[in-house]
Amino acid sequence: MSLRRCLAEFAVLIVLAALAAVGCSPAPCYPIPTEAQVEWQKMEMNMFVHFGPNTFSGLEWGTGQEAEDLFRPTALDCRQWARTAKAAGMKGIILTAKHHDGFCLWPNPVSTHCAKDVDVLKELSDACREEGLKFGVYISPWDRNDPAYGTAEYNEKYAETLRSVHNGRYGPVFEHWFDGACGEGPNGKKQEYDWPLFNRTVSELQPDAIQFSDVGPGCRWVGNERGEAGETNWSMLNVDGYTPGLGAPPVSSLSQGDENGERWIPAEADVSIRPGWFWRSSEDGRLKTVEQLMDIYYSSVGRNALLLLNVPADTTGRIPAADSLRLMEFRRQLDSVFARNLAVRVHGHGRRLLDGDFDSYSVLRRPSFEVALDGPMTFNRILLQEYIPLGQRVRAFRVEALSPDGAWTDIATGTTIGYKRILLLPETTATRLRITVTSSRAVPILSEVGVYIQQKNHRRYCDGANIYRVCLRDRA
Ligand code: FUL
Repeated sequence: MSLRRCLAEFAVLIVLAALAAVGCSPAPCYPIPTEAQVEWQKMEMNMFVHFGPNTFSGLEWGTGQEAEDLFRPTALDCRQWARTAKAAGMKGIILTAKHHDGFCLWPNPVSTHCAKDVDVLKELSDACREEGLKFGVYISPWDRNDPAYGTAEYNEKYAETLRSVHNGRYGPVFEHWFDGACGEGPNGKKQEYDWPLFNRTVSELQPDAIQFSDVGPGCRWVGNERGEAGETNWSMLNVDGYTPGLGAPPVSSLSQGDENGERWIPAEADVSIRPGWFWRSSEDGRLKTVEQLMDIYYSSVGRNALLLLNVPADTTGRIPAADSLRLMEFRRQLDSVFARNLAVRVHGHGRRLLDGDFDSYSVLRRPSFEVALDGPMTFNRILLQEYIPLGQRVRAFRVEALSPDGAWTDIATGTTIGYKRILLLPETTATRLRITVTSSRAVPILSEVGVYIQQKNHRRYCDGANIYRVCLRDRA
């Protein structure tokens, strides 16, 4: 054999060995997400901002009869929203550009019911760009102001409204929120929405925008406003025969997805930090606690959903200090739980499941693998991630722990994993875990494994007299 041929064969062997080591690009398990859907899922947590005439009237749903000059923020500061969201670890902001009252926070060429002297979308999209955040919009199809509502003309006007936001004037829009609510307009009529026209209009102008509704196509409502996904949560959904709003899929499908769903339509869990969606002074003392926000995080991000947390701006046009500080406390708590992965080795899988890199994955050729902890360790959280670009596969798994005295015990079972699954367990001390995928749609492919402890009495960073000093320093 010539030296050249020998070298060539050696090179082929090396390539094959490398492919085997990375799992040899297993075939996708359909349906699979688009690249934009994967990028969206990786955002994990975004901020929703409800802002408009309701901020000034105290109503949750404006009547549509509000005078335009009711909306008069005294010190609008979208940069403060963006800095707050960023410091809280959010990756994007979605603004209610038009709520059901029909009032537009930008100069909409097909409406006169708009903010005067200010283009809030311009302010916010610029601020997001400066802070490295993505910018998204909620534009309610239900419109209690537009006299054309309830006629075919309204669908055209709404499509034109979409064009005026998605035409690039505000840069890329990462998510468009289609609220399915469909009440009566000013003339008492309801509208038959032309969803194909609306979806097409957005996708032609912003092909990467994730379109939210009860049936996607980009992501789906989770079926409640508590920020809570099903413990079993598939990112697939059957949408044939369903529409947003009254014709939505059953709540069980929205919260759990459909294992055999034909489309990839992952769940987004929306919830407000306050009892209402809009700011009102009477709710200033009723913010969700850090513990409640942690529970929400575990039941959304920790159950394969994206968390959209509403933090409304007040009449000044700023996020109130108390809400912002609560977000900082929440961030501190998250960081303290996930700062240290107690797992140090995953047998048979190199570093790929521990390298913090979602895109380096490992194919589970055998259903079980063992995870060594950094000595005997006490933990109460286990985090698993599937490599979703190749599909969501795991139906069920089991976790055993090896106690310091050498006994294996079952400590947990779970169903789906998806992009991220966080198991909440009682405090357990072990030196090693064994994780077994007991059922899957195709060979399982994992990205990450983590073992963590959430301390019972975590330090309250933003308590009492220190609240402003400590948190404002943290935000800087
Ligand atoms: C709902 C709306 O009716 C609420 O006012 C709020 O905007 C929520 C996020 O969506 O459908």
